[in-house]
Amino acid sequence: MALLSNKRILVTGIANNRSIAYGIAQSLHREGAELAFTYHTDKLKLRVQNLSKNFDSDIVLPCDVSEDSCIDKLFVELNKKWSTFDGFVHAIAFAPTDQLTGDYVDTVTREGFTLSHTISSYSFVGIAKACRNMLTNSASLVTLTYLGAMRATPYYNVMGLAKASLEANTRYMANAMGPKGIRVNAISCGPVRTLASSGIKNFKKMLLCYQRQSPIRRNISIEEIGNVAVFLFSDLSSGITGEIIYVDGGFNIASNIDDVEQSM
Ligand code: NAD
Ligand code: 0WE
Repeated sequence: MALLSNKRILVTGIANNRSIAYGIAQSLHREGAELAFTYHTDKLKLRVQNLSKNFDSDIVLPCDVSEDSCIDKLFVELNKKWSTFDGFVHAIAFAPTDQLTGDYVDTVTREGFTLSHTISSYSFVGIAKACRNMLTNSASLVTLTYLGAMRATPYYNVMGLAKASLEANTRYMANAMGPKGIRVNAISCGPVRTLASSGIKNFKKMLLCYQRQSPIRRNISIEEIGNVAVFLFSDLSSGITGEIIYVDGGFNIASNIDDVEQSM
């Protein structure tokens, strides 16, 4: 039995077929969910339209989360196809490139701070706020976060603060929407090679570090993230809300003793 039959889920954050949102869409589709998609810029329109065909969907709408008017318009348009739906995937993050390098204190700027927080954290509740009246009373909302929210991570810099805000946002949204039956959770995943990580200094080393140090001794895939998303959208997780679920092969729970031995 498919886990998500009769569920309608909106997927944001697809840039290409390596996007985490794409992996999630594959899993949701496999489990019978009906999907709709958003794209960020006109440049991505055709690509997302083409990818959406893999999921038998013809609902592809623009949404730049930096504009409230754009978020509002998204739901005016979606309402023409779906009067209610069962949740959305938030897979959106942005910090100006110059913020993701160098020493945190030297690099951070007020503008970089503001932009990264508004795009990467506010947008999660911004979207929820705009579609609240369209969500069914067992809806589920899922966002994507990273361990840099908890640990000061070289070069992740202000994005770490934005993810910490996103994780707190997840708890506050869960608490506010819980009484209506809506659940809100985050998946904290290990590094994945995507458009958002391609330009990042030392990203290859980071993948290698997770491969060597995580309990499962390999990197995780977008399919594995997608499968956890299926669980969070399904009624199997009906008792879980406000939670940060790690899909990182256990990296966050391990302290690497081998490194200590090597350095002795
Ligand atoms: P990606 O580049 O494929 O996706 C990021 C998406 O954000 C893109 O589709 C982009 O169009 C969208 N976006 C950026 N600014 C936007 C705006 N103003 N309005 C609307 N959309 C906007 O990369 P990804 O790695 O799949 O990232 C998805 C999520 O996963 C992000 O939240 C990221 O922080 C998180 N994440 C990624 C990794 C990783 O290693 N790749 C690890 C943990 C968490
Ligand atoms: O959340 C992310 C990356 C998000 C991201 C990526 C970019 C690159 C292009 C946000 N903004 C931008 N802005 C751009 O101009 N990840 C979890 C992946 C990631 O990014 C890192 C990492 C990891 C892991 C940056 C430094 C160190 C580690």
